[in-house]
Amino acid sequence: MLVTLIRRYSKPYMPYIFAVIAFQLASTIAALYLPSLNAQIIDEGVSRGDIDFIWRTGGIMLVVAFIQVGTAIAGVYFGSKAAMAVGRDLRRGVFRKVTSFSAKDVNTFGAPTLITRGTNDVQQVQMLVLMGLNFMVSTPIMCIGGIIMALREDINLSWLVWVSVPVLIVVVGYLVVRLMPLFRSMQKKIDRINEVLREQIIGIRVVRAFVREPYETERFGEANKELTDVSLKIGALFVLMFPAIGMILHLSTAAVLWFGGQRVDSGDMQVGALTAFLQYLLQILVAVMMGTFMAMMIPRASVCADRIGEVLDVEPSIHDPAHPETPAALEGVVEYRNVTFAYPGAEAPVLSNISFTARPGETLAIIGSTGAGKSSLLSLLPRLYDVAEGEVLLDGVSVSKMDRAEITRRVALVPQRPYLFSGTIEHNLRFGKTEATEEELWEALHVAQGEGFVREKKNGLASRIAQGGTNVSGGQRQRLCIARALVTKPKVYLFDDSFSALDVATDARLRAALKRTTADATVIIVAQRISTITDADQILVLDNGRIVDRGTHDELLETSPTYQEIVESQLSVEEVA
Ligand code: DCP
Ligand code: MG
Repeated sequence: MLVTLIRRYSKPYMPYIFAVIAFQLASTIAALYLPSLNAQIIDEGVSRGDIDFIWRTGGIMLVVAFIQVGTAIAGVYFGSKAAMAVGRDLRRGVFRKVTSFSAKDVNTFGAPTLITRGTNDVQQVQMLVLMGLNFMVSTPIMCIGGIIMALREDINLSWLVWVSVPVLIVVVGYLVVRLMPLFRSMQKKIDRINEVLREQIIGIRVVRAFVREPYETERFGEANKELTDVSLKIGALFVLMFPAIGMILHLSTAAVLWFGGQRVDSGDMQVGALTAFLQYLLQILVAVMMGTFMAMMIPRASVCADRIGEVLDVEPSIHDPAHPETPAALEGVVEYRNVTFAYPGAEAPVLSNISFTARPGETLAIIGSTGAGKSSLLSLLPRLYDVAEGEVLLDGVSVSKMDRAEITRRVALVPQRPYLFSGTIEHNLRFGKTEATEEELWEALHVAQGEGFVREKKNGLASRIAQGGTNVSGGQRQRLCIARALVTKPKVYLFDDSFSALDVATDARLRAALKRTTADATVIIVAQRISTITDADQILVLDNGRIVDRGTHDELLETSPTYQEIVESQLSVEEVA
């Protein structure tokens, strides 16, 4: 997966990558050339006292050094550009995919892991690409080139290379193998911390209300301790890593000086060659070290790539048809025909054999006990879920055959749990219709009985809304959500218990105002309060996913025992109140 993913996403940046390879090649060759120039200066210039030669070779060395630095910078520049671009595209890929998900697809993953996959996991892959581009080319050249150059300086000392490099590989390799599982487990512990923290922040009011702080603190403490333990183990190994590497480097240096010194003493080797040999050996060892570090990143990035791939490979369970049909009319006639629906993985259907028609200018109300399936019923029209059997028709065409954009043009849903996005009030109201004029926004607010409190705010429409709309009251949030639906001027309004947080007087005023604005539209209201729906043209009484009775308020009062029960229960509550 890692290879496929990187190959696919780095394709557009091939020119950058070729540039990186070219620059790194140049920079590595220059780096390999420097020690041998240095040797020449010492052996031919200094030992013979040839000042001229020293100046000339020194000049060449300076030029080569500049080339080395310049190309190295250019290589890193293009490497970073390519790696960041790959990361950006991957993130965008994950984001686009997730936005195409249906509610069901999101549920199979869960929101937190989708967030991690789109951010942290992408970052790991991006990091590997960056490291890869920076070291992939230079490391092997440095190793092989270094060995060749070192041997050219003195073949008799070559055994030092054959000893120190394997020793370094064994030591670093051992530590890396020990570290790897720890890194993997650390990733999981971080996930766990995120999970606990996220839950506590979102549920902070509940935690407070039930005085669960000690328990929650303990829960967090546990997760935190686990992370600390793993981190400590990793730290302990790292503490070993650097001294071990340092020791190998220094021992190698000492060995080169010791054995090389003897050869210089006996006149078999020149001082410059010895210096060069030493530098080459160090270059080789550093390259080997870098290579091992990179190898360490691969398993982690590959786990991340798999996780990203899982998201990218999902075929969204609800997608637009290949050849969408567009209804001839733009009226807003809604018809459910023998609809049966079950949530994925559930045994029993939540809706069975639902049939009804709602026409423009009419109000259809749905009432029923909690869990009866009212919200589920509404969610089928904008295709948040697909039906199992039967059909949902909009203006005579099955919604499964329509483009979802075409559906949203006709249908606006005010969900049961009103949700606002972080940003301004204005930005939220324009959510369904970005080109709406300010006048339209105020009009929608006026109808939704939200004009008053928005006008009272110092910044009016430009007032900030916190993430999730937590800085406005429940009732205000509901009214803003209603206004947001009104702005789009749809043909069909779906209100899912949208008046529950309003006091009776506001509820009545809102419905009176709504009646005027939605006179030509189809309105489907899910309500708990009988008073909200007494004047509906048709009322469906839903029980356990089935329509048990239907009719107007007066008819149902006569014929429906379930409806009578609901009415009575509410009357008695109101009398008591
Ligand atoms: N359900 C489910 N998975 C979901 C949503 C609901 O399994 N993602 C189940 C729980 C209920 C049944 O479906 O048993 C009906 O849920 P609804 O949300 O449709 O119920 P209501 O909207 O009628 O209930 P309420 O009045 O509480 O909003
Ligand atoms: Mg509901």
